[in-house]
Amino acid sequence: MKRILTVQDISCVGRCSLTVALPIISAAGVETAILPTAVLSTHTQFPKFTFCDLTEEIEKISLAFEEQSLDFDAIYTGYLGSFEQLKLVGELFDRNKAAGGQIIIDPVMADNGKLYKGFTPEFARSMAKLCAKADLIVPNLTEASFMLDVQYNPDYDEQYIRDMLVKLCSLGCRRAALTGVTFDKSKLGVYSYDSESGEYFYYCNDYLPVAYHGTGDIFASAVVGAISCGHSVNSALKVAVDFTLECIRLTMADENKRFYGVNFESALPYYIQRLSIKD
Ligand code: PXL
Repeated sequence: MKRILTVQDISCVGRCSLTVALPIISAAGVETAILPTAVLSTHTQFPKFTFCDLTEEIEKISLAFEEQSLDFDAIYTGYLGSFEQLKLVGELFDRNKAAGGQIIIDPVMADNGKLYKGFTPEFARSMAKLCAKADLIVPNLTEASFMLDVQYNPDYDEQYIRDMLVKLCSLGCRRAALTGVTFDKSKLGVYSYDSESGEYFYYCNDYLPVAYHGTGDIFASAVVGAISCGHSVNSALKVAVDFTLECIRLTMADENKRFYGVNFESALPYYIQRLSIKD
């Protein structure tokens, strides 16, 4: 069985970061180790939240893993909250990745043209440097724009997306996948570029006119789970698009829906079944 490590915060309530990564990747049948970088009462989009920083634990935990030869077939990072955490996580990649392992970075920090609370354009440039170490990055267009220091442009065409992907790979990562790409508002999907093969790939499914927080974390976790259980990157991106859509559909149909997060729990049986289709 593959063993992966995911490094991000625990937001106790809010269906994001570790509380979605752990169940989703485990559902893929992959051992999921975690390294919590902070504990928050909720994620930072709630009006009030507590925050306990665990930066000091990162290197200690990483060294303890190394001493006992605990290495990882994939390391997946999501929300990281400071320059120091970016530095420590870069070192952890070098120390704790198994030979032939994959680094997957979701540079969580922005959406809809705006940085989340607490982030700055300088942080985005530092995140861009960390992305140089990745085999795959999965930003949305806002995060990509901040990392490349270009104006956010939601009125894009296909050539614009392709150019962004090439620029993202020129940060140093092998593959970049832009999430939330739509060309006609009836379909929504992911557009990726592999800088080694020069191949572009686009996959989309139905666009539902709603916006729920946390879908980026669900998408990235589903990609990591699928890659770790043997899907090619393109196949994993397809699984993740379909699973995220299923989560949104079920949330829309849920009479007791909360104002945060999507109902990914009810979609886990779908995810497990969808993982059996590899292409
Ligand atoms: O869903 C991304 C995310 C993860 N973790 C924390 C966040 C956010 C987005 O706002 O605040 C703490």
